[in-house]
Amino acid sequence: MAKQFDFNSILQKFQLYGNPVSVEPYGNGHINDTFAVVFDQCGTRVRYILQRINTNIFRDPVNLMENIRRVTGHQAAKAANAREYLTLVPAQDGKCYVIDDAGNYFRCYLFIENATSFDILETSQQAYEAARAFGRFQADLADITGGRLVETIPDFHNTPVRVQNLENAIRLDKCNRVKEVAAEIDFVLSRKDICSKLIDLQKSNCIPERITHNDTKLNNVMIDDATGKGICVIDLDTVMPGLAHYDFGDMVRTGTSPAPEDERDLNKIFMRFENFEALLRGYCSEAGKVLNDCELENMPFAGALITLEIGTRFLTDYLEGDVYFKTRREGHNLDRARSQFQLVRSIESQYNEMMNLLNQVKKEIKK
Ligand code: ADP
Ligand code: GN1
Ligand code: MG
Repeated sequence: MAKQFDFNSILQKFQLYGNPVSVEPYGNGHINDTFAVVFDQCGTRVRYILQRINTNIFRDPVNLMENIRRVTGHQAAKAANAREYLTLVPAQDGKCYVIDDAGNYFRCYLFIENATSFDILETSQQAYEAARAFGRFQADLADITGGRLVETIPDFHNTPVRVQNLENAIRLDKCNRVKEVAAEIDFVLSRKDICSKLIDLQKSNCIPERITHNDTKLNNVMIDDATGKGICVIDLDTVMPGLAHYDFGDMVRTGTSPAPEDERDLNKIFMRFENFEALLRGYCSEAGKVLNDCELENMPFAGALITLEIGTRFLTDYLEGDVYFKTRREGHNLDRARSQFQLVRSIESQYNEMMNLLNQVKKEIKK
């Protein structure tokens, strides 16, 4: 059993039946601590996902969990079956989280069995299915009631603010690393003028605020092992008001390159056009009808912008001493930043083809 927390006492505070058999670290997330928990329930082994919320990053876990409770409740009312949304296990006191003696916040979900979350997509069909699931997620949440969801991380996708954060990190140069990364800094700063494009379009009312997931990394959707369908969107911490582009952009970032996010060999990193096409078609098959023309036309741009933005965040974290994203090796955040920038180059070089495809897809949606 993993040791860093008093799991027996934490698990007792949830409405879980039977006896815990094992607790093991699980998944490849960069933010929370995730564990797979096995319970023995009268001879049957049943798995759950237990997560410690990273409260250095999510400063208001109570309102964050209230967002998740509302979102999953809304999804449940629309879903065909219980594998299509996350199910929170209630705590003994009726809340949807537990606080341990050290003040850590934990939540527990039913484990979605017989489904896989992929760090790298193997086929463009998977890209289509994953994007379709994220598109459906956005469409399903469009009519959630009960007021605006809480912004769990303010300015999460405010790209100009992310660039300002980089500039502050450069000024402070806390770890004396700026001298190593002149080319990467230049890469970002030379694109500064495009960073406010989406926010400006929102300010001028060309694109509307929607409820978005905001972390649509492709490993945040579970693909059914038997049918290959994208069944359930997970990792709901950042579900909050946003732009449709934030979701589509992050799908392009994570669903088009054949190499992992932290690949060091830059020759292996590029946007596979067939995956871009699959993402666009999959996403539009569910969300396309509600998007306006201006939103649709900026989807190719969103891929480049969000990839640049996340690369900027990796670079900033490298300069600040790797304090935000979990790292597993020296220079990990810098490797990630470099790979993102390489992908931006590849996306930018395919802009015309993406726009041609978009015009075709736009016509198909309108039919
Ligand atoms: P992080 O915010 O750290 O990325 P996630 O919520 O994405 O954490 O969880 C990490 C990994 O755990 C996911 O990529 C997925 O593989 C797995 N996971 C999360 N929730 C479930 C679930 N309910 N059922 C099965 N696997 C899950
Ligand atoms: C983090 O939680 P995870 O690993 O799905 C991050 C995303 C980044 C991503 C980069 C709350 O996502 O914004 O795009 O890493 N989540 C948060 O891989 O910062
Ligand atoms: Mg995740």
